[in-house]
Amino acid sequence: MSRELAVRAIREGSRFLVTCHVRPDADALGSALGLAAMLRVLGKEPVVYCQDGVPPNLLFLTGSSEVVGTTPGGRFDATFVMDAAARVLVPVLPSRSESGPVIVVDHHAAHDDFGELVVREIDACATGEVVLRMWSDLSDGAVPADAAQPLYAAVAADTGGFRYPGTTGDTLRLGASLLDRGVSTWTVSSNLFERWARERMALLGEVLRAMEVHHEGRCAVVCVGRDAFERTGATDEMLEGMVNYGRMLDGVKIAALLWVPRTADAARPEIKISLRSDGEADVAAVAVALGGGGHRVAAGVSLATTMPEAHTRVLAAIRSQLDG
Ligand SMILES: [Mn+2]
Repeated sequence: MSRELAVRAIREGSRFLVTCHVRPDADALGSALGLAAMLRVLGKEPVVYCQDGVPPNLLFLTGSSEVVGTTPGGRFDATFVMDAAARVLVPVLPSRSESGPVIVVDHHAAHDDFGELVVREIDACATGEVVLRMWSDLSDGAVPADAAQPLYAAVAADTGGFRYPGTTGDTLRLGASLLDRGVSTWTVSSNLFERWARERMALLGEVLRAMEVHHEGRCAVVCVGRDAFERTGATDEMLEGMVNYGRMLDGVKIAALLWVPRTADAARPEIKISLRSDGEADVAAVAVALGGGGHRVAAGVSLATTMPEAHTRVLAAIRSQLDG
């Protein structure tokens, strides 16, 4: 089993590079920092590397100040890439002779299985949970104190604050065991869910004003043009999660958020579409019908077209899913 092989690589090695997918979220970087803290307690020498440095919203994670933003030199016994489901998300790595074997640790169902060893456990709610399983394999001791906070953040982020349908009794017990190690749940959850930049709050205002309701109240759609980003000063990343506001509207089965990415222009029109369901409707089917993909409750697609055309096609695809 691949986790055993990864654990053996840790036991037998001494110097490790630990990184995660580019534009990291709390699960990606939290898993990397948690693993690094564990390696340190085991007497190993980890280097945590995050291409382009730590995003400002994740600076609260314990250990983030030790993260290096460029590939460090020297030989490593192995390189861990956390939470990366696709090769395109992997940061620039040292040459194979320096990186050692590349070990991917992940929990995504869809994976292109790059890396020499893939520890992919899709029953885990977060990559952070896979890291905790690795610790149980490595040690009978309590989770290291410095690992507890980033791993709690990893699990809290990927379960939406212990709310998503995948949250089980085991998830809560896992969270409880980390709180017992001294983690402040408020520090983590306020940083993860409530510390919004002014520009992001202004963008949310635009999103709420632009919300349309279709299909007898079962579908909420928001279209965001570049003008909304220009008015508010917000970045594309700040739209993250705003599709959920459509889903919050009572009676809505499917919410869609359509936006023009900053990379689009007149010569290369592009509309990105995020889809969310109430838990019953299947938005993966909607995305697939449009040429995209995803999960039943969260999916997406990108269309090389204009906003009016994308709007029409998305509404039609949602209609056939709701009425099908
Ligand atoms: Mn994850």
